[in-house]
Amino acid sequence: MLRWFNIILPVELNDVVEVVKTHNRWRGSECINLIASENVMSPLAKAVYMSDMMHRYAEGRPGRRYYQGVKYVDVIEEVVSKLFSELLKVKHVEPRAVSGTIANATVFRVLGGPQDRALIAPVQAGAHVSHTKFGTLGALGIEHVEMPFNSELWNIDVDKAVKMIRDLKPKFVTLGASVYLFPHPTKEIADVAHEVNAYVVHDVAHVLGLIVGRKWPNPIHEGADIATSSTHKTFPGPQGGVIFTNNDELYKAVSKVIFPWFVSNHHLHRLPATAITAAEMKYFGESYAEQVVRNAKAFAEALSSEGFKLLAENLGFTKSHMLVVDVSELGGGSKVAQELESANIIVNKNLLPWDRPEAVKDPSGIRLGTQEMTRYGAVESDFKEVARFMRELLIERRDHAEIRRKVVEFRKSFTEVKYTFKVGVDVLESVLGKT
Ligand code: DSN
Repeated sequence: MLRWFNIILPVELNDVVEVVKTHNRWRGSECINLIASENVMSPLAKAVYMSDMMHRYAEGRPGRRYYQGVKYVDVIEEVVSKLFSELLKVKHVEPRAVSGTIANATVFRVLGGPQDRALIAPVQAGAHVSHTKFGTLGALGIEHVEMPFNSELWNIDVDKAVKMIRDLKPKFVTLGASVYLFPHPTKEIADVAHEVNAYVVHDVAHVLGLIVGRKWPNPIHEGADIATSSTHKTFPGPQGGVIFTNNDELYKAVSKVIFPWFVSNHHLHRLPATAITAAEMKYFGESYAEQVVRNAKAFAEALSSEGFKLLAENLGFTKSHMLVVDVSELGGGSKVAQELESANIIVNKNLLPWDRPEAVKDPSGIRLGTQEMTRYGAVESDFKEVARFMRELLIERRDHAEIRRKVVEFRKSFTEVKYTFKVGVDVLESVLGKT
């Protein structure tokens, strides 16, 4: 039973507190976290995330709100837009999307409507569910058509996609994916899309931090009309979304559509945490992105040497934070992901380009990302050790408990968030209102 001062908490509260503490200890200090879409915030970003702004409403835009009491929220929202605009070298930023999916919904609704058609990357090659007729696109009544994919080049087949765009004349083309090993051909697709008056939207959720850190091309500078993103993958901020563009008309349309159609309040406490993360990325983004990508390559090479079947070996495995392993001969993605979890190595199962779409619950692959452990300071040699743990567990079939013990020991060296400013406890406590 948990005691605070002289109060014994009722059992329900005690249970909740205990479960959260256990979760925090487990994922925060005992696991090797390799989910490619997650990351951790710095202590300062976490402290400002806990602000009173989490209780407030601010529908509308800075200076033109429907609620009083948000003059400081307005300041922060403008700082977020200004910092993103500076980091991404773009004219317009819309920070009110509460997630990447809401960012996509807003942009898709601006660019199309019922009965319209959009081209996307194939689902099995990583298109996000929101890009598809099974997700947000379908909710808007927009049909999707998958562009042909070249599995040898691990990318959209440019020649066939160009022909498809000319033949189908879609309203828009969506690039970007949740399995994103190599940059999609933005320029080639944008050139032909613009010929047929189609827009190009590029979902950079997975690679936003790499773009800020100059390890991945910025699609707006390569001809995409507008980009959408989440703010918590390789960009290590709070969960949220953002939209950016150089196109004045699209920006105006997006700003009108996002509120009131897709958000009312936009979860204000994420704004200061996003601003702190953006400022950290301004100073540390290049070194962080460089290490993330080096680690991904080293991890892929190490896994391959340990006997795993990596995708895109002929292309050097990856240019992003992500790598994909074909585990069909080890029992499939579902079984392998569960086995890894039992040893405190956290990954997700994933479809591979040759899987049937119905295989989504038990696909052939697993997807791994280096961005979170890099944030904790891991370098190439550390990922070689992780590859060894995976071999011992999945190929040598050693006991889960033995590997879990090694993982917990390994994780003791990775407890502090790096690539950030060191801020004293006094500062953090003053932000939290304790002093
Ligand atoms: N984009 C998904 C992922 O990659 O895990 C999350 O929405």
